[in-house]
Amino acid sequence: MSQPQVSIIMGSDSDLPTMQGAIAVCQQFAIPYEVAIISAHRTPDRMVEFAKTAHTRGIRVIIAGAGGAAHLPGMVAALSPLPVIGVPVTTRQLNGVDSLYSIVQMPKGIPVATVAIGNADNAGLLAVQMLASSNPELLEKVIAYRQSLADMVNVKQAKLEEIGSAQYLQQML
Ligand code: RP5
Repeated sequence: MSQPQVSIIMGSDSDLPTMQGAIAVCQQFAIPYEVAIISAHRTPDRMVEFAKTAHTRGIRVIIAGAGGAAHLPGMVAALSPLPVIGVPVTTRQLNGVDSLYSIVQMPKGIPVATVAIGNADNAGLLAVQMLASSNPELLEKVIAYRQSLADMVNVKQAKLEEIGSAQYLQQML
């Protein structure tokens, strides 16, 4: 793969199934990416090194997933001039509300763009849109993707009108 533009990092390998959503989006839009396990708590020195140097390696957006105390996105944002998108990972004890609150409550000056709990797909899409804002070809792909979403809903609506809600529901079950 060519020089990565998006760095997808996570606090633990247990976050990987969630973060796969962001990986899939990068693949879908043919964005070069890298994936790494970097823990704010267990590998703090490596986190500092990563965050301080990511922009010098050609990375343009960082997607950081973490669960629980979830300090990784905020600390990386504090150390890097790049935009950071935080993905709150679902936790067993508090269902990821802990992760969400931890990631979203950044102080003024150090933003982290936070997506919904477990929604790494949206983090991937936001990263693509950030890159697309200065890349007309990629912007066309984003527009086409949005059209495909609308087409999908319109097909469903046409079917609903045709067969009615009762039969539609039956087919769904
Ligand atoms: C966080 O702790 C990680 O991001 C992960 O979501 C959570 C649990 O990590 P493991 O105990 O599964 O390694 O740092």
